Amino acid sequence: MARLDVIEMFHGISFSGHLHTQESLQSALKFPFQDTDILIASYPKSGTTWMQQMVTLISSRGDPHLNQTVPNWARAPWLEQYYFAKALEASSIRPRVITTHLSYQLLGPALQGSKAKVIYVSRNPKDVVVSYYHFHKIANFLPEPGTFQEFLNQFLEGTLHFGSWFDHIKGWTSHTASVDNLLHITYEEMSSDPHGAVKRVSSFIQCPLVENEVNNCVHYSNFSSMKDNKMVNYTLVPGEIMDHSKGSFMRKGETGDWKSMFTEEQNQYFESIFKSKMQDSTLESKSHRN
Ligand code: PPS
Repeated sequence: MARLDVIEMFHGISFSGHLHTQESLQSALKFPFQDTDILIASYPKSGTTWMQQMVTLISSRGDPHLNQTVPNWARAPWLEQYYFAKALEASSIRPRVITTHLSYQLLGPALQGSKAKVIYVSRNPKDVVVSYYHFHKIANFLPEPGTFQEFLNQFLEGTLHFGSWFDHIKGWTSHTASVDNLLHITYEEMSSDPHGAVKRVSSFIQCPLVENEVNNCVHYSNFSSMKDNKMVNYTLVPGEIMDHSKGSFMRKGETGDWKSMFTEEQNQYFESIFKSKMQDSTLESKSHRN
């Protein structure tokens, strides 16, 4: 299934046809979650792979074997991608770990009444857009990004794949009452306090760890060990799908990298759009924008 240039429109949102079909997207919305499932939800480039690594390490009590032998997309497959059912069936990880970039607006009904544990990962949206921009340059299944200004406009308009960042974060974080178990954690928190983040996640998924296990989880999920681990750095993906000569998936792994890309004007414009789109949200302090 190459379909590198195909775009699937679904509920007004665009998706890469390389990984998604109308059927796979439709099935995601009807997925029968089990109460024991762990669902990692995020807008792209927010720390998804990092959380996949962290959660699967925590379930293995810090033992890196699985993380060094099974690719992240098989350990914690994406619900909406076409190979999901097969990958989930083949995975021996218990509890099941599932990933999604879908919005709560789309997935909420499937989660209603379920006690599946949802970990929502968010990141400073300015760093998200910079990371997403660079990823578009290497991913041949995504449209050409154009200039950074053009890309930024699309991000703020919500027309990139997976739709609006604003709708995504507001949807997932304002429905905590109807999703029984939701932990909201930020990339910035994982970065500034990785031990605290591992402990928070392990207690949320009810897998308490001793100190040594926490240290191992932190070690094997840090940027340099993930950058060197081919089960998680996407170098297993063939060059015609991801052009590794143009950059790495594990690019910088920093907070505040937007400052190397945004002009002062772009920053001011971003701030004004952020304020108007987020005025009905209490999240301002959570999503660091510095
Ligand atoms: S995707 O394609 O949506 O699954 O991408 P996602 O994994 O959400 O985000 C990729 C960015 O996360 C960075 N990353 C990390 N940063 C710090 N520490 C660790 N361990 C880590 N693992 C992944 C990755 O480098 C991408 O960010 P940028 O800013 O592009 O470097």
